[in-house]
Parts: sequence; C-alpha cells; structure tokens
Amino acid sequence: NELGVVAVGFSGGQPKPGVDAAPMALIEAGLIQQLEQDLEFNVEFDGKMHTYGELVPADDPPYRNMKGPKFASAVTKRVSEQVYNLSKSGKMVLTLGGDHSIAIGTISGTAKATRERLGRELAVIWVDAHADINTPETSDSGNIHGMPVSFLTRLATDENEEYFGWLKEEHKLSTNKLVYIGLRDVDKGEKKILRDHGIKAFSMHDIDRHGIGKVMDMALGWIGRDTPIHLSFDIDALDPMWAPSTGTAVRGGLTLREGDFIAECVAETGSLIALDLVEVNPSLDEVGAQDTVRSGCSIVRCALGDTLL
Ligand code: DIR
Ligand code: MN
Ligand code: MN
Repeated sequence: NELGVVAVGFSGGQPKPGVDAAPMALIEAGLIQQLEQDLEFNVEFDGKMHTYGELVPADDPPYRNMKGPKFASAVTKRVSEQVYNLSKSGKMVLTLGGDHSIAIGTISGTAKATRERLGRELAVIWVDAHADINTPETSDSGNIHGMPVSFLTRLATDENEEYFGWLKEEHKLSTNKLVYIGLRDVDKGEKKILRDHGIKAFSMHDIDRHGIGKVMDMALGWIGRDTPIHLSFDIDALDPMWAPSTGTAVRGGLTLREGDFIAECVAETGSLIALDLVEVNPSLDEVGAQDTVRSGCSIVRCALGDTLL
C-alpha cells in the first residue's frame, strides 16, 4: 500500500488568501498519521509544503481574461511533474490543495502516467458545487480555479508554454470520462458546455431525486469497471454546515455522510489511483475551520479505504 502525498500551498487561482495554508492544517490535524497507522499506508511525503515562491513571475498581467495566468501555469506544470512521477511508479497519489486550479497539474499528471503505465484512459469524478469548466472566454470572474476542467479536456488551449501551452494530448481528459457530483452553482456558459459535449453530471437535484446510493451506481456505471479513477474533491461540495471555511460556499450541499459515501464507493471500486482535496481555507470562518479540516480528513480517509466495519 504505497501512497505519495503532495502538499500544494497555492492560492493564485482565486482571490482569497488562506487556501495555501490548508495542507499544513490537514497534516497538523493528523491526516498523514491516520493514513499510516489506521490505514497502514507506506507514505512517501517530502514533509514540505510547496509554495512555489521560486516560480513567481516578474510580472503577471491578465491574459485572455485570466488572472495570474503565468504563476498558475508554472505551478500546475510543476505539480503535474510531481504527480506524474509518483503515479508512474504505481503509487496512489494524494494531493492536498490549495485552490482547485491545481487539478490542472494533478489530473494532467495522472492522465499521462496512466496512459504510459497501463495503456488506459483516466476517468475523473469531480465532486464540487461548481463545474469549474469555464474557458477563459466564458468566465465572468477570470479566476483560474473556475477553469481547470476546460484546460484538461482541451476545450481551452493555448499555444504559449507560459499560459498552459505545456498541456499536451498525453495530459488530456476525455469529456466522456468525466462525471460531476454535487453541482448547484453552474454558470450559464458552463451549462452550455456541459450540454454541448454531453458531459455526465449529477446535480444536488439528482441526488435529492434518486438518493446518493443510486447516483453513485449511475456515476460508476458511466465510467465502467476497471477504469482508473482520479477523484477530485472540492470541499465546497459539502454543505457549509459541514465545511464553512471555503472560498465560495454554496448552501444546499452534500451532508458529510453523503460526501464520505461518495468517497467510500470510489474506494470500493479498487480503481482509485489519485485523490485531490482542495479549497479548504482555514482563515475563512475561523470558528468553523476545525470542522472543515475534520470533514476534509474524513473524506480522504474514506476514499483511501477506511471502512465503517
Ligand atoms: C465561478 C465560480 N463559476 C467562476 N467557480 C468556483 O469563478 O468561474 N469554483 N468557485 O470553485
Ligand atoms: Mn472546484
Ligand atoms: Mn467549488
């Protein structure tokens, strides 16, 4: 049971400082110890929280409406290489964010490693209140954490290496290998993208209608047996009751048990190869920060195979 952990202290994909402190908060809450002792993982972790100060560009003006594009591109490129190296050796990879823009790095890294190591395409389960599939052109905010899926699926591309042009075919995620769970705040332009490309999405409405058990059967059925799975979990998928300390909280979300259940079902497939936990921001709603961190640790433990009995 080999696990590689990457701690990505990056907040440049959105405007609120503090998400960069989440990896430390999660680790201080005992997450890595729990994975080693309770789940008996052999953990490879350099003990460093990367803040990528050496990658800060001299200037980083908006480009194609993106805010802080050069820094985000450089950091995600580096994360992609880190995750690729761990995944290629057959390790499960846990990445602690950071804002959700870092998934440009994590998923491109596992997609490439999965192609090379297994000759397979990667599937992604994206658990989030948001679809994060804006292109630079459809985005109202210009925040890159609302765009990772468009770059990963190559609905957005750029020639320039400095602006995510380093993303190549080998890093690509197919739109038919992507499933969303928990959506409830999707921009107009994003809804059009989801419709036009027939992307599978289970909103909170679908969860209310069918229950989380049926939704997980449908989501995993869509992906198909034996497909390597990357689970990208935005803590704002949970209702703010369970995870108040996050940059763009949206009410009417998943209960903690529903979040844990999603993670447990993915663990049960035996096909999980990587997990991201992102958007925990301990400096927002400081009263609720401990609860948010605890919820995050719980999701990770469930995804990595902790069982109730
Ligand atoms: C919005 C919010 N769709 C945007 N996205 C968020 O800025 O593109 N993603 N909060 O997590
Ligand atoms: Mn997100
Ligand atoms: Mn979100």
